[in-house]
Amino acid sequence: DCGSGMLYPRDSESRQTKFLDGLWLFRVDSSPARNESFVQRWWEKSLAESGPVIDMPVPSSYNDVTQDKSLRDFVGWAWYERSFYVSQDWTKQRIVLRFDSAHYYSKVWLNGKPLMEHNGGHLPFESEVNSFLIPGGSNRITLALNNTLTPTTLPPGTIKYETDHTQYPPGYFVQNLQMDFFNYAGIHRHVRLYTTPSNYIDDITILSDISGSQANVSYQVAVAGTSAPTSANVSVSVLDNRGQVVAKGVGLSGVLSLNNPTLWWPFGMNDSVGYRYLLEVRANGDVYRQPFGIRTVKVTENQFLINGKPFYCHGVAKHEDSDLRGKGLDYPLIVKDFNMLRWLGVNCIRTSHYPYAEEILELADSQGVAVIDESPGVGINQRDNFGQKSLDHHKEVMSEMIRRDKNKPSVIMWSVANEPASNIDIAVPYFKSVIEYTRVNDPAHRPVTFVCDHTFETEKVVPYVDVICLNRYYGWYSDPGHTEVIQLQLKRQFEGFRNLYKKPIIITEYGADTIPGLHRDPSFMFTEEYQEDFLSEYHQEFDRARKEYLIGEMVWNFADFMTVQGVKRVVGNKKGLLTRQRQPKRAAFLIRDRYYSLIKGA
Ligand code: GCB
Repeated sequence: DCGSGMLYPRDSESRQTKFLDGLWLFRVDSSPARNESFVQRWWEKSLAESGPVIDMPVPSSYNDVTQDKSLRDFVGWAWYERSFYVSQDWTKQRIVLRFDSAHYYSKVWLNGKPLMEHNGGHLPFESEVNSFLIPGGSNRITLALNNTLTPTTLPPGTIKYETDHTQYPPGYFVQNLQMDFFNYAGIHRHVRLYTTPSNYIDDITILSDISGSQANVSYQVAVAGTSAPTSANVSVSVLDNRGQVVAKGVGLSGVLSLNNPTLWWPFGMNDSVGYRYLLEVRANGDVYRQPFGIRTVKVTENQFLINGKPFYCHGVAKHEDSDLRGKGLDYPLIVKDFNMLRWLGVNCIRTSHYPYAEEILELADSQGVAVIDESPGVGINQRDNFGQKSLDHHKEVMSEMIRRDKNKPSVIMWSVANEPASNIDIAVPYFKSVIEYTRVNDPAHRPVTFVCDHTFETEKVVPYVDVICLNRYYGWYSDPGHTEVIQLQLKRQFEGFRNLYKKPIIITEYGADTIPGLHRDPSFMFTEEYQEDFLSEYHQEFDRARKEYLIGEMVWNFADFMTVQGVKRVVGNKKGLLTRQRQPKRAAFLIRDRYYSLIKGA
């Protein structure tokens, strides 16, 4: 019941949106057994009647907005509530309640009745609410959100209890993570109500193909509702970016031809960066305008082709992460990030390590930033992460991602996981299955990969990917301080993987923790000079390998980000080119010079 097509809510003459962002009431269940809230049935009346509540901003993570350490580090059920009225004008419409994401497990009640549940953060869920609404009255939404990570969640984690009460206080337990970022929780993206007519456009799929000076755009529309319209009631038009109709069709599916189309290109490859058309779909009174781009992607033995031209990815891996709001969607932040991406000369990002907000991918589409769209499959590295339950959920997440992002021209490849234990035998059938599932279920059949931190000597899953993605930390986690080993060790792995697989390679991570303002010459680990020396050594080998089979390089990371507390992390991971506040370290200028000269040389 969590929606079928899950089209992004877009207003039109037949659809309206009411945002439910703002301040919600909030309370966590910190009872010893952690389930008092369910025993007392907190959803049945206002949360305030169950005990003390605080104001909680939506969207935002809840962790960093109070002075309460136990809330920052909270693990368990967090409860949110707010009320709303529905305008009388809306009563003849179909009304949908949508959460763009909440981390991790969500249970939603409307006016005390169970409405929907969703397993996993980072992806949207929604439900029709008409039969739940109180006409002419106040309506109460209650959300219970649990951020616990277990061996079968994505990402996986474990809970460890300590029962020796001479050493640990009663109820003590820890959430162990298998990933290197803070497990921020909360309603991270927009919450809204939107309307559609009772017969509505449920899904749209657009594929494009180019032959000569012509593009063939094939579309498929799914309709739903009380009396689903026949294909005769469906019409579509393609509009260019000035709103001119350039092609028309009728019926639920068809192929439209465009002469001399303007193609979608990533930044630096062409003047028409990020060009998008709109497919305007009309079906029985419902109108939906779906942006799309016309471009092709193809992987050869040595190259990644976009519109038939070799694409060299010069990019960064990112995180959704910032002060105060954690992983909460924030427009000033995402616009600043895109301005910094352009300033750095970035043409490609990886959504490490989970699908980012659709608002971010829309900017990637319109600004011509190619995206390696990564699932939340980070740290699948324990034997009990490979069972049937994990596999089923991983596939479910991949299909939710594909459903959401299939029409986005920026998405050039899927990454099903980051740094799994791809060197052990049980990983092979698991990932073979997830990779194949992803390739088949994407209507555009984009290339599929996962991000690998093993060596060519031990790696077992790479045979199933289209592009080999490698994370490397020579001169950091191994041979720390010794930048002189970097070129040799990198070259050895490049050639090892190449000889075995004959597939193109991207370095998806390389980076060094750098405390801004810390200087030393000759360079020393953690200084700004070391980050520059370290990156420069990699660049020398990249420049050799990109003449052959290296098709991309991505710095870890765009900006500093928060992690759990630990002896390897000084208030977070500091491998950013930028600080967490998005100010450049010295290495940001090095990368900017390199990326702009790569663009000029292209
Ligand atoms: C990695 C991980 C990334 C970490 C990074 C690091 O290989 O993919 O999530 O943050 O290393 O800095 O250790």
